[in-house]
Amino acid sequence: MKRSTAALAAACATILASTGVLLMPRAEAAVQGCRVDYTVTNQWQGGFQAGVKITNLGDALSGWSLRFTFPDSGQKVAQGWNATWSQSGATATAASTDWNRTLASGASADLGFTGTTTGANPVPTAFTLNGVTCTGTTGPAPTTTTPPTTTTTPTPGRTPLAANGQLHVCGVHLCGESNRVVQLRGMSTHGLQWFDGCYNDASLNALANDWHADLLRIAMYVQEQGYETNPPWFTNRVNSLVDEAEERGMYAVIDFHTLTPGDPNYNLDRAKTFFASVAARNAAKKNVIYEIANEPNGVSWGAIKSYAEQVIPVIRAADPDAVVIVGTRGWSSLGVSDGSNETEVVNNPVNAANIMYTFHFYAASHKDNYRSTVSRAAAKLPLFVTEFGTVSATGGGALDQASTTAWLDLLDQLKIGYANWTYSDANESSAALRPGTCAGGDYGSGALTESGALVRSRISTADDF
Ligand code: IDC
Repeated sequence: MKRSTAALAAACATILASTGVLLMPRAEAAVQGCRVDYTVTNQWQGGFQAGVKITNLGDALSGWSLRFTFPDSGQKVAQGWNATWSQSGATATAASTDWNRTLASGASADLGFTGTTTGANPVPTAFTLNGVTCTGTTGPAPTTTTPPTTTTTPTPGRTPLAANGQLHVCGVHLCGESNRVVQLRGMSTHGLQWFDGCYNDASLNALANDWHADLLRIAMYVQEQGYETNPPWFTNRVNSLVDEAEERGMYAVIDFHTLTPGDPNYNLDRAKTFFASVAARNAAKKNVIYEIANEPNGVSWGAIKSYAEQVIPVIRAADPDAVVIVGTRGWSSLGVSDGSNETEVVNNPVNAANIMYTFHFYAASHKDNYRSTVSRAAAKLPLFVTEFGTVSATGGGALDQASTTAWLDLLDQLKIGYANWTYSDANESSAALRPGTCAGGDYGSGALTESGALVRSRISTADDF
């Protein structure tokens, strides 16, 4: 919002009047400016805690009032500290208290509050200090999560699994055992029937230690020479990769990679058999997430929901506390690729707790209209991008760096977890490793394709858990 000079002058006059300081004519106008660092330090179902650091970039103040606007009308300040807090509509105000009224030039004040929320909990906007817009805001990523003071500080070097333990769905996010929001970033295998040789000690060490991946998605195709041809072999291989991920402190997404035919009900019996087995075998582990249908296509949301409501109880019977991810219509596009959108899920959700919904994208094929769907849907549905490509939906074609960056920035902002297709040396541009890498055994930076280098640069940055 742009404020008029008159409004600024009025705001200054109000402050000066309220603090009893005489407004003297000056040769130069007072320097004004501020910066606000807003950090969500903890979140849980229906609530959150935020820290607000105000830095005065102008002349000294002897009384101040910070205002900001919650973009989601469901957000409310419940209890604040280090200021007198109030809220009117979506606008919250924090006024200085007696002991922190004076804010010298360059000085900071640390405030905070716990709030309630009914939805996505986006970061507020339009921060003003004494009516002056805080353009010095560094723009912390929305819902940036730093270690809350109320729980143990994560030890640097701890693995994602050690830091977060058993995951659960909290509101629209994934949370660790201490209820801190967790965004998992990692890689998907290619089809195990073709690229099993790419998943060995050296490649998985590189993924955990060099890529700093939080998760390995284990893509077990059901058709195309996959699970249906040899259930015991595929089941064992999935289990062994769960163990390999666990040993390295990574989460494992067990992906029942249905693709053709697109109706998951075609594989309903196989899914029940497979998930009963892997859920029983891995029930005591904390690193397993179940993805029950990769990309439903040519099928209604009602049919997918019916499938989910038959498979989820099988998993829960054996492994009650694990998160389950449900595929969506139109190749897990939340229906967009079929001309629909997220409302079909919002209005008719799967009848189960502790679940998330799948969204997939290929950056060169799926752009703004898919991104706006995800931004909208993320306020209402827990989403997990269990698969995305930097290229076109064929798995080939040119890498689209701009679209990939826009997508990953959005997912980071929304704290949505993701896995990239693929950690393999397939001869296609979506693969992260150059052809021949897996036979050679060197998984260092020289092995990376253009896509691999880009994705690794995003995944390997420090986690904020
Ligand atoms: C593609 C592989 C390709 C393989 C094909 C087989 O990249 O090597 O021949 O599957 O069906 C998806 C699917 C995923 C696709 C990928 C790229 O989940 O199985 O992998 N993709 O086409 N959805 C959108 C794109």
